[in-house]
Amino acid sequence: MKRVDIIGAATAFGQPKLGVDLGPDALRYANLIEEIEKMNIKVNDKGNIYSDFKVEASTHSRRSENNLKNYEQVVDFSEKLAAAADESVKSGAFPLVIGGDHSLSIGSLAGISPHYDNLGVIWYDAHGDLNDSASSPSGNIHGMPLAIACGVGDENLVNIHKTGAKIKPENVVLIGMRDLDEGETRYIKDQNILTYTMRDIREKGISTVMSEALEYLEAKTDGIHLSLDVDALDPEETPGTGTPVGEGLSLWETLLAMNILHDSGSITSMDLVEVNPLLDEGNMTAEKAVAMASALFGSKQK
Ligand code: 4U7
Ligand code: MN
Ligand code: MN
Ligand code: MN
Repeated sequence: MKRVDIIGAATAFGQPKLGVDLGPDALRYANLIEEIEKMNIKVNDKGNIYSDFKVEASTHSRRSENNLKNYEQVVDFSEKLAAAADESVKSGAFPLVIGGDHSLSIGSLAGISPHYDNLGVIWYDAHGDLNDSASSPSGNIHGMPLAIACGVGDENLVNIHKTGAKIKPENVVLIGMRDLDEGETRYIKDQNILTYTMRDIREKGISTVMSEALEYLEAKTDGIHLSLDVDALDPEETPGTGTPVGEGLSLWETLLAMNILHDSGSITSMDLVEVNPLLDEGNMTAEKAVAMASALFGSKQK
């Protein structure tokens, strides 16, 4: 690996809780840059991207008529982030986009995918993030980015940075699933998306799951984007996140997963999302997230 660009996506507009926009700095305080540099990788911290809109505590979690909360803010932020991610890939770097809520993946995938004919995506999360405004029970856009990247949902969000779908559902693998809404389950079934639930992970073990996912994607893609939501892990491991779900992955399973992805040499970009220091115990969620990112860049477990 030649060079990693850290792109701070300081946004909280995709979900109702305050503080996830502070995630990028919490990750820096947990020594993200230094830990990756230890792997003899040149790290370029590009700083944070902020919305032009201010967070208003009184309206931040308000329902909107179109069931897309903070819609204008998310559209604006996604365009900005897409431009930065695009620039990073163009320069030959590996973009590591740190969040920030998961709506940031609308922008990161929009900026990154045009550089590939067939970008693969590993979505490591408790959730599918495959809702649209009609299926979403919450109206929170952080539950929609993967659908939007697949070309499903609001037109302006689908057309961020470049017109149309950014990825194909057959190039997506879902890992860690345990909280899927009805519309998401239907979409996964209709599109036949390769999905590993927590039960699948318990039955097969995380290393088999990761090898299968890689084998599936490597055969048909020319790059693989990893989107890692810290709520994939059990809330006992990563309490500092807005939508925790019990019975999740452990830290050691995730470090092993990252080691396997590292060894494949196939991962070409990454999002590290949903760290909210205001919900954390100390800064432990950011610290574990840094361990996961370091493992992706080659730091080994004992
Ligand atoms: B995250 C949810 F209803 N599916 O759409 C929704 F359960 O980026 C949760 O994975 C979405 O954290 C969680 O609001 C989004 C809900
Ligand atoms: Mn999630
Ligand atoms: Mn998510
Ligand atoms: Mn979450």
